[in-house]
Formats: sequence, structure tokens, C-alpha cells
Amino acid sequence: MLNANLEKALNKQINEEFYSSYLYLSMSAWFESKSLLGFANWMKLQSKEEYLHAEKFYNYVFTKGGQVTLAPIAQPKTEWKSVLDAFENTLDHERHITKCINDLVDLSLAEKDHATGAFLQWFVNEQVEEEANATKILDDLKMIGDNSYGIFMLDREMGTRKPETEAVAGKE
Ligand code: OFO
Repeated sequence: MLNANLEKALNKQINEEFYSSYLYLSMSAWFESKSLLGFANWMKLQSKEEYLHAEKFYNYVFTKGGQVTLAPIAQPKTEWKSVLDAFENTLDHERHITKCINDLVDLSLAEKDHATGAFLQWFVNEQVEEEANATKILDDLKMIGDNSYGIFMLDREMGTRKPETEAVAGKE
């Protein structure tokens, strides 16, 4: 049985994760339009990962006997000033998602829902990784500055990212 406040908050988080997926797909499209196909690859995989995050929440709500209610997904930005700007946006967004997850943990504690608290721990750890990944790429971009050869080399490296296992969307 899922507490009504938590059901509402988890549904809101499903929307946040779908928005993340949409935002990163929009960034992928922007990179593709600039012929930065490695960055486009990285963002498209990130978008898929966010879809799996949404699905993980979706599955959990049903497992706990709650109801999923899908809401409209806001339109993401479609233009960025530079590669650096896109990754600053990414890090800001991940910090926002970390706050959302922390607020959910706080709510699970307030509602004494320990199962949901335990479920959320996976996301607490995931957010550490999400912020670290965005920070590392941002640091590389700051080092590169306006050097187009540096951007070219980083684009090639970003192109080597491979899809992760879909186990993230598991129904546990
Ligand atoms: Fe779902 O972790 Fe990024 O947003």
C-alpha cells in the first residue's frame, strides 16, 4: 500500500525523469545539428538512461499497489550557446534532480515508509555518479576552452560511450 503523499511525489518524479530524458534528447539533437556526433551519442544514451529511471519509478509505484498518472512533459530548450553551456545546463539539471531525490527521501522518512526509503537509496547513489560524470566533462571542457582540436578529440571520446544494461529498469 502506497501512502497518498508518496504516490503523488513519486508520480511527480516520473515526470522529472521523463523531462530529463527529453532534455538530453534535445541536447543530442542540437549536437547532431552541429556535427558533434560523439556528444550526440553520449546525450542520446543519457536520454535512454533517464527513460529507464522513469520506468524504475513507474514499476515501483505499481509494485507498491499505487497508481501511475502520467502528466505532460515540459518542452526542453532546443539551443545552447556552446558545448560548455550545454554541460553547465546538464550539471545544473542533475543538481536539481539530486534535490528532488533528497526531498523524496525526506518524505519517505516523514511518512515512515521504509520500503520506499530503501528503494530511493539506488537513486541517491546514482545521483552521485550523475553529478560526477557531468562535472568531469565540464572540467575537461574548461581546460579545452576555445581549442577546436580539443573539442574534436573530446567528441571522439564521447562517441565511445556504450549503452548500459537495461537492468536499471528492473521490477524489484
Ligand atoms: Fe535520472 O538521473 Fe539524471 O536526471
